[in-house]
Amino acid sequence: MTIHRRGLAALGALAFVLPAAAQPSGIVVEQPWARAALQGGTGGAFLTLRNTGSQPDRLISASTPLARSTEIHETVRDGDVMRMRPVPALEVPPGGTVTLRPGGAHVMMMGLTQALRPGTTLPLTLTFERAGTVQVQVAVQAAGAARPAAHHHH
Ligand SMILES: [Cu+2]
Repeated sequence: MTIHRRGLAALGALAFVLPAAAQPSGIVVEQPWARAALQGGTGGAFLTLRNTGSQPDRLISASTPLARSTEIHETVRDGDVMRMRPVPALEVPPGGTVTLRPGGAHVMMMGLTQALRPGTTLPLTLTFERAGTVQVQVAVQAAGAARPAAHHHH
C-alpha cells in the first residue's frame, strides 16, 4: 500500500511538471539515416525534424564522435549544377516538419574516423536553439540508398 501511494504521488508530480501537448519547445527526430561511406571520407545524414512546440525552432549544429567536423548543408542550383553549401541554421516552424534528404538539406559529416557500414548505427547529436540537444542513432544504409528503410509493410 505504501508503494502504491508513493507511485501515485510520483505520477501526480510528473503530470504537473509536463502539462500535456502544448509545450513551448519540442523537437522530434524521425527516421534518421545515413549512406554508407568510407573511413576518412564524408558522409551525409538525413532525417525529419518535427516541431511539436508552439514556437519556431532552429537546428543550429550537429556533431558525431565519428567525424572530425560536421556541418549543416543545403543544396542549391547553380546554373546546371547542384551545389551544397553550409548554412548556419535550419528553421523548423511550429507544428511543421523539415525533411533532410539526398539532394536537399543534410547533415554533412567530414573526416569520418571509421567507415559507415550498412546495418550499423552512428550516434548524432543535434542542437536546437530552443529544444536544446537531441541525441539520435542514425541507421546506416547502402551507399546508393535514396530514402530511409521501411519499418513496416502495408
Ligand atoms: Cu553536404
